[in-house]
Amino acid sequence: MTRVPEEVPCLLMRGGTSRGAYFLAGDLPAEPGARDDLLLRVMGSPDERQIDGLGGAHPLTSKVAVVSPSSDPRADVDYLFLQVAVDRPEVSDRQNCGNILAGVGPFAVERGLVPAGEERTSVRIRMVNTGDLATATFPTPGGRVDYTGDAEISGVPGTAAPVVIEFPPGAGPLLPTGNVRDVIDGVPVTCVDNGMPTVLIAASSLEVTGYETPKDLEEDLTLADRLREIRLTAGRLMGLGDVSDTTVPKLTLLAAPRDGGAATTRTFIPVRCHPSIGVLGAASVAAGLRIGGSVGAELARLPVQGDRMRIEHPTGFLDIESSLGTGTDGLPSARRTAVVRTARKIFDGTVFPRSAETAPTPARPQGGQR
Ligand code: NQM
Repeated sequence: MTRVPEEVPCLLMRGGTSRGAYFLAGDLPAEPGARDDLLLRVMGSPDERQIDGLGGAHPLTSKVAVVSPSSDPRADVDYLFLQVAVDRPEVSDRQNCGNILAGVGPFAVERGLVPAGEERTSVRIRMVNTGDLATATFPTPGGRVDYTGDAEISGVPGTAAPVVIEFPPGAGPLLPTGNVRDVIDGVPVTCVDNGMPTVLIAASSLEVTGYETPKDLEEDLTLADRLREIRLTAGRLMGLGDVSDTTVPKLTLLAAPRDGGAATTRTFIPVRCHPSIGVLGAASVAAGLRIGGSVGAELARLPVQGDRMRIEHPTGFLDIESSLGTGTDGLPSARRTAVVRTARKIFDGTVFPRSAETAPTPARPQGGQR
């Protein structure tokens, strides 16, 4: 029988523009059902305020990283990302998270999984959700993680130490439907996956400008209905099956840039509208904008030279480097993606999950569609 701990060592971290609870895999039950049930009780779900747990009442602050030594010779650690739904008893491993990824390297050093270098440390990470790899490099002067620095990312007040993340090309196709463009319910879309399955849509084709606030867009129920229908069809076309209960694909509305970037974005993850944009979400948008003939290519202002592209979002911008090549099938494929994020250790201690007897409904695996 699976032993379920009554208290668990936990490190609470901000990773990029998200916040999550980071665990060593060995501190959690190995059996996914027992693990997910425990995580719901840790985060305080289901409850829209998550008042009895660590969650922050929003999908971006209801995240978990499970980290362990890797058996893959290409990686130092394995990182499993889990999205804990806020108001439903669901934990999903169907998506990855590049923001929470920013804290994985520092966490691996904090927990002694990877020895710190004298100046900086590079941690090779296998992202278990997708099987893709990433390398995170961050300062460790004197052999300790230094979270302070002068890197600034939109959506986070102040500055912190840079965490430079490099992504080699992922294993899956960049264009999962095999097409540069598809038309769903009369709306042209580009379905792209450069680490995060994403449906690109010109905001104008849904009768919005793409410059609205996330709140205004979330309150537009007609828009919500259309996005839901497009997403269900796109999920099937992208080979993801029935996505009615999953958090992928995401949907990004695109409009012409207003602040010197390549394009303006409003991203639905998939129900709430992101206050900024996810890292891998931005990687997919950046790749999509570079594909000739894509939805977005016609409104994008691409940099004249170099790989770096500025993706505008509701609270600023995200700079990302991305370059494409051509795959064996003749279609565009990702060559390289890199981004700078920051992360911060907020709290290191022991978390006491709500007791199983008094918690609401037990975990339903997969899903968390908000
Ligand atoms: O796309 C939110 C976030 C994310 C995902 C989401 C992310 C990424 O901002 O890599 O980071 O899309 O659910 O944390």
